[in-house]
Amino acid sequence: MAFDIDMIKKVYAEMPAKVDNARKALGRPLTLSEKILFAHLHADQALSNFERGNSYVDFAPDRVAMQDATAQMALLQFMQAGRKQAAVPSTVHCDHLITAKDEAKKDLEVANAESKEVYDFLASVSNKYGIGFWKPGAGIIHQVVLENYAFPGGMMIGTDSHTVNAGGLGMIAVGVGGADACDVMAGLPWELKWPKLIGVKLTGKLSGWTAPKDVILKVAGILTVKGGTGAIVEYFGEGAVAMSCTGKGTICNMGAEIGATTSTFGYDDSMSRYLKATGREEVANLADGIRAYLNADAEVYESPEKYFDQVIEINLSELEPHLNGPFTPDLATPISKMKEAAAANGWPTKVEVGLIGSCTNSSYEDISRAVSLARQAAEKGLKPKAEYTITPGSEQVRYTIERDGFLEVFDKIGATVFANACGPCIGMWDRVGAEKQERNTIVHSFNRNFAKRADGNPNTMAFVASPELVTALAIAGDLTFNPLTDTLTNENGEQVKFDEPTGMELPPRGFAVEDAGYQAPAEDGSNVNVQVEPTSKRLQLLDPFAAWEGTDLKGLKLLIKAKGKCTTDHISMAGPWLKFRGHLDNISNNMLIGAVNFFNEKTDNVKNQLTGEYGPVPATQRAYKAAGIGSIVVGDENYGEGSSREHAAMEPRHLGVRAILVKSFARIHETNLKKQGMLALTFNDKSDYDKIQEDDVINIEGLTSFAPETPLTIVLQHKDGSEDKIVVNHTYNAQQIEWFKAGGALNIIRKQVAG
Ligand code: MIC
Ligand code: SF4
Repeated sequence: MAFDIDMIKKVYAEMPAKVDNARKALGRPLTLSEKILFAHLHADQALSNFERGNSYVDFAPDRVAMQDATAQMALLQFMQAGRKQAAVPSTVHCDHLITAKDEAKKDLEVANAESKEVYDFLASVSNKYGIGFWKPGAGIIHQVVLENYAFPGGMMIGTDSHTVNAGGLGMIAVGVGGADACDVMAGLPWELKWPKLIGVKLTGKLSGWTAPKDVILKVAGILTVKGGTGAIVEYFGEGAVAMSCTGKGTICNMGAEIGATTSTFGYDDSMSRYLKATGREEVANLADGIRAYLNADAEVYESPEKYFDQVIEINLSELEPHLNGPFTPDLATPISKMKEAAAANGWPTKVEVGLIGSCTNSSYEDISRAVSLARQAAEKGLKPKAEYTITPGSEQVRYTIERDGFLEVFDKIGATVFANACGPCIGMWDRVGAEKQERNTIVHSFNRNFAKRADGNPNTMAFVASPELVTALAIAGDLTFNPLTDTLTNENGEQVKFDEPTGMELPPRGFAVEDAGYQAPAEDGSNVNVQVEPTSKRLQLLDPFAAWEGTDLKGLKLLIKAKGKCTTDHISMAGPWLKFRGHLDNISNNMLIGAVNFFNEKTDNVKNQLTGEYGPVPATQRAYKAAGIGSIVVGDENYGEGSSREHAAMEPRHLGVRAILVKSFARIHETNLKKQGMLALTFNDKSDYDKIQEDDVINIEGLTSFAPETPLTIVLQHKDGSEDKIVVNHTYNAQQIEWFKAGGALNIIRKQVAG
């Protein structure tokens, strides 16, 4: 049975007329992305030929999904909005707070005890406001969404950057901060800049060792971590149609790693098969009825260069398996070049651990292909040289692979099965010996590999690959092993070679599950009591931020000039800090502790301009706050890349940072800053970054006439008495300027709902 089928019926009933109108208004054929965007304009948004990369447009998403680590803040904000029920179907998924240590059952018990307070809070808020609740152990948000909620042509937002995974089922699914989710659940429109469009034409067909993962690893190599910023990536072509629905999900999932707003595929038979296999035949039938509207117009596929801003073509028949990393997901190396690359860069070639699973790659197909190699290993007398672990994406997948004997095969080669959760992917991995900080190599099928991400060790080099390649490399224990050409020595001293992996798109006997882990909310939740203990270390009710004082900002101190990559993992680390995601003051103690200080190349060590002494970033900022002095953070390119976590914007806001000035921003982070009433500014001339000195006192001028498309001025007063005046840009529209003035978007919503 499909959830929210009436909502889906309504979307499909209205879609054709909306798309036809848009096509008429624009006077040209439409891409799929445009069709879905136009079909979801908010009722108050006039239809027009929006300018890509420029027009701010209001949308009405069909649903909202939140994972536990971000839901806490999203729901703490939503509770202030004063509504009785969430305005659109919404769900909460408990997946980020389970530490992978021993094995699934034990680890889940520990998490249930450790995070009881947070789970109880999320369960009761969900119950109260009509939100579906998926218990710990039910699975990773994006897999559960794909299996239950995603539908072709739909639009959803989710408080997690990998919400984009649902593009595998033909959605426009976008990762956002909790404040955006809060707006939509409060019945307000959701604003997004009309995206640019990148078309990726897939010709040929995947075969042998090459997997959908390699498509996105290749695309990441081409576009880099910034190349998709502000764009939707639309995949099409015979190669797309021939691929499984979950494979498409993998590709869309990792679109987050190139900064894309989202990625999507046209509706086809693979999606229909997947919908049917996951109990949603009704949705498949409905989608069949409007198939043309769930694909781009034929002219678009014939001459894509006319309709997309950029077109990339990849021949799947020629595509090689890739390994991306270390430390960044866009450093792409084809497996045949790994020997050279590892030698040239001095990467340790011994693979210590191979990890498969995560929201990116934990479908039945993925696991069946990995298991085909595990089976061969057992038959050919090979024992994995590295540790090998599996995190299934959902209880439904886990139950089904157990029934089909896969877990037994993994067990035979000594694999560990962790709980259906994020686990090592988000640093919830109690890896033995990580604290020794030894240089070492791991391979995984996750999506991100930033420094310290999986095990907290800055010297762990993580390489991203398909689950089948990870499995082969874990068995070989060698990063430079190329399973297409190389042999391994088995227990009897013989040379053996892997056959190509084989797999099944969907379970031949169908999916099965005993308890999927879902709790429906109360029909009427008005009597449900939500408790937050005032003494809690993990949850803290929010106090509204103060409104803008109405003047230019004078006398700000430079808190840190961050050098190089500064992702949300650097700004607000996950792993051990996840436990404070519901407590703004406590989590603020991790603010920017991973960022590298330009002036001394150290992390978490900045000069306190009041004392002249060096100390941790959060403590230094707290000293400024106590003295009533504002500060500014300076950063490099693509600042805030990675996650949707709004803590990376709320922590500086809470501790009194007034502006973030960078060469460029990642999309979600920039919006999060605006929502929380911060100033998100960019250098007009990027080389002005060099003018920022350690002891600078800074003024921001032009705020009293703050207006869209009008730059502001920053005055840098250097220690030697000299001054530099620089021009800084911003992308605030009129509404967003109101957020700044009010001290945050929530201050406005609160008034609207109350009034
Ligand atoms: C991640 O993959 O980094 C996360 C953890 O899922 C985040 C969300 C978070 O920080 O809670 C994301 O990608 O948005
Ligand atoms: Fe969880 Fe990792 Fe997916 Fe983020 S990327 S949702 S941490 S599995």
